[in-house]
This record gives sequence, structure tokens and C-alpha cells, in this order.
Amino acid sequence: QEPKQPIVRGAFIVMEGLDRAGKTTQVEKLANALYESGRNVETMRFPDRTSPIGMMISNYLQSKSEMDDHVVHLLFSANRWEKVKHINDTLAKGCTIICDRYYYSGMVYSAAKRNPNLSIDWARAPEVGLPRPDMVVFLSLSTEEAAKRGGFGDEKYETSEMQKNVRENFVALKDIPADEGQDLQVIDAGGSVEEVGKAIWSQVVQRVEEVEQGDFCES
Ligand code: DGP
Ligand code: NA
Ligand code: NA
Repeated sequence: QEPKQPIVRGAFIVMEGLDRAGKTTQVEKLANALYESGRNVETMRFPDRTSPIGMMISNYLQSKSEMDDHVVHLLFSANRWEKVKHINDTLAKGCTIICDRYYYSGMVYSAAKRNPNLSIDWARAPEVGLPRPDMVVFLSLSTEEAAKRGGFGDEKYETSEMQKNVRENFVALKDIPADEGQDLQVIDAGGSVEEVGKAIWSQVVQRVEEVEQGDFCES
């Protein structure tokens, strides 16, 4: 689309949360609303299963292959790094990116395995230097509400034990002084698709406008 006015760059917005929080639905909804408001917008997701590295991750998640916890974490991280140029080029064109999961999931899921040799700090190291999002929406869903949304899928991490650890790690992330925790804007994902969508929209559109006008931190 033709932008209404010259913009400095597009905004990089990330959607995070547990499995079944409604991320995928809300990413689509938000992208459509931004498009209708006259913006160029692109959706992305991590893991991106289409690249060779992404295919290795996908096989692992489907239990078609086994890998050391550190190895798979580094693959997830490499899968984000291989998209850096694309992310930067897209934002520079003035296009907004809405991204389903990013390094917040990366740190939190890998550390949720409770491998004594894989701390959240270890998991964070290879993520340092990735483009920092302008906003991270964390869709928060209680364990009870998640359970009401039906059973787990059959991928690797979709067990109640793992999801419980993931939830604890996301909460702990809010409390660490590093950027990662402070980035999260918590939104209650317990309402209807429409209600949650409205809550997301009101926060995101404001941030997108700020970034388009040049109000952002260099990362
Ligand atoms: P999805 O396609 O959004 O369902 O994501 C697949 C799974 O991978 C999901 O359970 C979250 C998990 N995940 C995403 N990023 C990472 C990461 O960096 N490390 C690990 N261990 N898991 C991740
Ligand atoms: Na999943
Ligand atoms: Na999803």
C-alpha cells in the first residue's frame, strides 16, 4: 500500500505465550487490522520450519529425531539469526512485522526442560544481539483456562509438566532486570477472540504509530 505519510521504519511486534493461548489467531487478526488501517504488514513465526534448520527443529518436535537439549536450543537460535537480514530489510521498507514467538519463547522453553546444565542464562547467550522488538505482547492464560481449551497436541513440549514449567519461567522472566523481562506487555487471553483482539489492538496501534514516527530505541 501507499503509506499515508513518510514513515521512519516499520514496527517489530512479537506475540508470546504458552501453547493454546491463541497466539496464531491473534497474530492474523492484528495483521489484518493493521493492513486495513493502511499499513504494509508481514507476519512471521518462529520456529520457521521451512528452512533446512527449521526442518531439523520440526523433526525434533515431532519426535522423528533425538537431539541433545543444547543442540536443539542452538538450532532454534540459529533459526532466528538466519532471519535477521530479512527482518531489518522489511522494517526499513516501512513494513510492520507481527511475529508469532521469538527469543522469549526460546529462553523459556529451553530452560523449562530443567536440565541442570541448561539455565535460562545459558539459553539467553546466543540470543544476545538479535533485533530487539518494539513491543512484546504476552498472552497470559491460566492453567485452568488452558485446560478448558481442549487437549494437547502431540508435539514434544505439549505435556502438562512442560507447560507448567514454561508458565513459571515466563512469570520469572518478568522479574529479571534484563531487557527481556521488561519488554513483556501482559494481556489477559482468557476472554473471547474479539475481546482479546481489542485489548491487543489498543496497545499495539499506539506503539506502531510511535515507531513509524521515529520514536524507538536503537538495539
Ligand atoms: P509452535 O510452532 O509455535 O507451536 O512452536 C513449536 C514449539 O517450539 C512450541 O512448543 C514452542 C517451542 N519453542 C519455540 N522456540 C523455542 C526455543 O528457542 N527453544 C525451545 N526449546 N523451544 C522453543
Ligand atoms: Na505448539
Ligand atoms: Na501457535
